[in-house]
Amino acid sequence: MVFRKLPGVSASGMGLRLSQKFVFLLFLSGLVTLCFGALFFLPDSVRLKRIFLSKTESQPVTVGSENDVREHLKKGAKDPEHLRGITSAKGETSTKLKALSRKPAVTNEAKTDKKDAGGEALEDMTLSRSKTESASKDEKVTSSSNQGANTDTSFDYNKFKKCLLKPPLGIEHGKPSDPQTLQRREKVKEMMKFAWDNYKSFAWGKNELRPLTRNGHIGNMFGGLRGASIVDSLDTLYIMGLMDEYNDAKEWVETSLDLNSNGEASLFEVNIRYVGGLLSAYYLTGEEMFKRKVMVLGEKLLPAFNTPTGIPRGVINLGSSGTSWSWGWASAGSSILAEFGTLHLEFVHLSELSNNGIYTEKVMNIRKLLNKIEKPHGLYPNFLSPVSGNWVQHHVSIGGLGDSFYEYLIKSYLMSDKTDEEAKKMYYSALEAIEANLVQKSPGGLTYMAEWRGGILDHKMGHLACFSGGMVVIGADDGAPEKRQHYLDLAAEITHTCHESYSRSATKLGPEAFRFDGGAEATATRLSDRYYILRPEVIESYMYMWRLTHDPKYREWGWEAVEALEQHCRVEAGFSGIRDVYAQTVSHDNMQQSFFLSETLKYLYLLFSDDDLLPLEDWVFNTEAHPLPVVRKSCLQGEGGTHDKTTSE
Ligand code: DMJ
Repeated sequence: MVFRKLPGVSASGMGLRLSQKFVFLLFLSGLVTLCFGALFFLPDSVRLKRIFLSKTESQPVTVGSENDVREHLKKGAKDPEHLRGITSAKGETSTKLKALSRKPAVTNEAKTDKKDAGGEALEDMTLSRSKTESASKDEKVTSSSNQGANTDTSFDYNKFKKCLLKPPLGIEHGKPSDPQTLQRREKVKEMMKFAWDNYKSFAWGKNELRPLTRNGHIGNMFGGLRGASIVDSLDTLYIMGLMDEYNDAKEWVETSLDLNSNGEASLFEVNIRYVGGLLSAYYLTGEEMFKRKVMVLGEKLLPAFNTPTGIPRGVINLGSSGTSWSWGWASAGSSILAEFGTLHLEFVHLSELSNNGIYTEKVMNIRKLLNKIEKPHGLYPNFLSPVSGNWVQHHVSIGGLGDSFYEYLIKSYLMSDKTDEEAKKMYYSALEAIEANLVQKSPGGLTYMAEWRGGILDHKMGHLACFSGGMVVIGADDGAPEKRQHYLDLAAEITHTCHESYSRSATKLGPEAFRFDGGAEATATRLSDRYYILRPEVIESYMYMWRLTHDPKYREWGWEAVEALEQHCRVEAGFSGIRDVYAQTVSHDNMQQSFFLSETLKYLYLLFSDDDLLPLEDWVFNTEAHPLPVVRKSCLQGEGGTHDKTTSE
């Protein structure tokens, strides 16, 4: 538009008539609104957007649908491995995650990629330079945190130890009396040492080992945090008595675990691996350094809860902005049940150690919402909006996306010394709904847990869902007395089905997902479901079934798994996942997952140990197999002290 000076119109009015001025102002305000609106459509990485829309609440929800998730998956873009059931070889997960999540700002991860592409030496230099600075920087955060979440860290460790019913490592570190079991346990310990030594040689300080290429993998799940395999291994090394290795791990955490990361991390993964790993290392060893570290990290997770409902989003910036996002692939900007539902155990312990209720408050708020909201057929769908607090769609699964939410209900009850009646009630009603709607029997007589899509059953069970044998058996005793035997039977049947998924393959390892339709019985029918990435869930159920029934078949099944792992997954420089469990000649995925050290090998070791190694009366395992102690409030607050002193420690 061209403006001309008109006769009779003042200069101050820029020579415009009143009506023209009005049109111009209208145009201008339209333009401003348009520009501001456009900010919402910019990727999160654009700085302008961060300046104008820096608060979590102002992040728009991502629009998508369940089909979007499926489309991503079809294209091979898989969601993070922990989203049990719909993942690829986890080795690839981290890089794929980047494509799936909303694009993060330029962070440590961007730098990481450069390092992976040949900048290893640079990273090593950076790491060693930051070594000495790391601890003191953390201290700074701790002292500032005294004004925030963590007010009092005077937790009485000795008193806590006295409140345990039994010594954590048993009379003789759980050494089994029968020679064959002992030999098997030694084999598992050797596997751990082999996996650890190779990680140490080729990937020290990185998140995971790539055993074929003999280098480290960083990925982008942990927001710039490093050493996932180290933090995940601390307690396994300790309970196995691998003390030199444990001491190396401890020293690395003390000097090199830099928590001043500014990257985008999965709240769930950081919580179950880092928070869980540090908490259990602290409770087992009493090393104050672990407590200091975990307190700093815990506080960094709090901003994720700044949403209209208090339901956290899946991705959080660990830097000072504390901005959070929903996963780009999650339906309509929703949060995932298995993610926000798998914080309770760790957060309760953060409150215990800091003497600050904020962590418990956050997870109790999630609990409150879930308890109140209407549930279709009593089931909990996998996607919930953190803005409206409503379900986004009706996909229910005991495997990927839902799994550890159910696990944490019963474990919250057990960890509360059986005082958390609300968790108990929610668990048994959820189980009832699962039994009524998801549990199926195949024509061949195998019991399985199908998935539910708005009332329609998908006759598929993920490897991830195989943890449920263990879950049902640990809850068998506390349900209605007339149901006890039923729960024991259900747990045994599910574990049997999962074992079948292993024994029906050429490698005797189980696929990522198996089906019960089109004539299939516990076998994968799709090429994309045939991989095995060193996952623990089936072995986890063997361990719990053994502890609670002492049926020797579970130890035999565990040993079959050891032999299969040795034959097909052990390579020259570590352990690797495989791409097809049905192939006679395996192809390796070049990834030694940190959960292999944290979970798979730990559960195997416990399976071949006596029950007094981490007794279930005192310890509850988080979903990454990090043992957390039962909280005995009355003992801790009173005189305390039930621990029999004639023990190994
Ligand atoms: C682990 O990180 C945890 O068990 C999580 O709950 C699910 N996925 C992996 C192992 O498969």
